[in-house]
Amino acid sequence: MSSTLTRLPEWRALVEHRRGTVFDLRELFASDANRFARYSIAHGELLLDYSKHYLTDETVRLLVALADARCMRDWIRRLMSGERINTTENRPVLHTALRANAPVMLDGHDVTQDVAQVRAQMRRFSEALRSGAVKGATGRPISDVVNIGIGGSDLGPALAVEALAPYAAGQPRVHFMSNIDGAHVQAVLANLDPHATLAIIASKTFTTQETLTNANSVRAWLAKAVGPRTGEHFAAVTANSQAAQAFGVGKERIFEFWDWVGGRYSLWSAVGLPIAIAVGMDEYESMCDGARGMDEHFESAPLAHNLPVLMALLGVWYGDFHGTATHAVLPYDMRLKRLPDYLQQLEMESNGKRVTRDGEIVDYSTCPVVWGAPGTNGQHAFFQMLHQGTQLVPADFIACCKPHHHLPEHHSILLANCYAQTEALMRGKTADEARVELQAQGLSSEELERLLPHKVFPGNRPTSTLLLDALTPHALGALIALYEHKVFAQSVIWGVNAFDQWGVELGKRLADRILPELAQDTRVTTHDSSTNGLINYTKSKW
Ligand code: G6Q
Repeated sequence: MSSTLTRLPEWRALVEHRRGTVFDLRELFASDANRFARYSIAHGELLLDYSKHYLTDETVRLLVALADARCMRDWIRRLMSGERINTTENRPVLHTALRANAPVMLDGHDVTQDVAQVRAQMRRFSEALRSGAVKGATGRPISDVVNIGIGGSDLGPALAVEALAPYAAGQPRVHFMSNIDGAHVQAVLANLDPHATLAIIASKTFTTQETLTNANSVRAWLAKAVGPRTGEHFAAVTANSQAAQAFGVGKERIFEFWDWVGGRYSLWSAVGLPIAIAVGMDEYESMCDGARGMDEHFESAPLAHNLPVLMALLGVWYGDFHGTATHAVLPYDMRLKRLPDYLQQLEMESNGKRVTRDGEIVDYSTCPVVWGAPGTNGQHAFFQMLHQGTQLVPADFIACCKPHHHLPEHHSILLANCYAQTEALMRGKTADEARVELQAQGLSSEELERLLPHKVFPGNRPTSTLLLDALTPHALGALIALYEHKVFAQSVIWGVNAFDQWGVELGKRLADRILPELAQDTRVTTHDSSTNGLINYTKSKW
């Protein structure tokens, strides 16, 4: 039996539309000189060009009808008004309250007052650090800050600190330690002076194995240099203040956030402290303002002109009606090189679900594999497959009109490549065009025919282009919020809960079982033969 979603007449209409329409991008552009104007939207410092997609006005109409049938507007309201829409954890989802400029009531209490208090604490601490007023136990000013956190407590701030490096004062330097791999711990600490280093333990639960193990190792490293007063070298960002205090972090250095902030949506909370330390609190707040602008757009723009909703619907259109399995994110900006990692978590942890909110097993595709790397590097690596491989891979190209550096020639080359790629993916090269080129090279007809199939590009490969005026804190905030809301809008179409992540639990539990087995002398026989074999082989090498 088919699911609630695929039984909808709006879904069936899209199936028919797909079946009955040939989407030929070259042809669509040739027949409409205004296609760019028709299918691009400028909002603040962002422009979304979605003209290089398999769509006509009818496609947009049908996709928006599907969004309406799934009560998109109402879901946006439910999200922003603090309803407990994370039903498997019985929590509201209020990252938008972290950047709101009007009261947001939760159980009769305005949570934006709590947010303002923590913001003030972040401002005091980040300004003190940046001015050199914060000293370590031996009296040295703090020159380096290490954020110890993983997943949602790492990826957002790491993305933003890297993206906004031109706004950083340079002091203190901010580093990120996430992996339990001791090599990561050693690499981060290698060039740091413990007397001048402060670590932020960023963990909502304060129980995460990787983060606490790393924090303990950093504490031991500090203790060797500064003795027992290691507490002066720590701060914590957490929803579990008691555990942070038990670790030895002073109360005034504990920055609180709340269970209504999901990990992967938490960079707007005190998890953003490393960003404020790196670029200053004013720039951090500008980033939040940029996100708020996108919240307002998401809440108020008609669905057919609503950037996150359109991006969401395009993803549904390809994944569910054209059978695509992956989605590429290709920033043409080296400062956004962590964006694919960040979006991988945001999208795949949120919507990588196979049952609906009501527990129904879905009979359609949900989240695609999200992957990517910065251009132009990717062009010299995997773009071959995008152009001539057998899979259709919709892609987001993201670039900034103005750079922050003073090498204009570089920027022109970068952008020329970005636009050339989307044009090439759209147009391709026909056999006739390839033949003319080969003839111009004076090849024998035999050689020409031999090479011809390799020189043909099928084209008709869809892309979106997102242009930022410049990679400012404000624009970055808007960009991140755009994707957050895209993910939510897709979850509404697919009917899944975007805010839980039960899929990461099982592996954690099994690791807890294997850890003591790695220490025991006897051979392990309690698992399948592969797992036993791997454990026993490893121990034989120790
Ligand atoms: C994010 C996830 C996950 C989480 C980490 C770290 O949405 O829940 O990535 O952020 O597991 O958790 P803690 O912050 O509790 O250490």
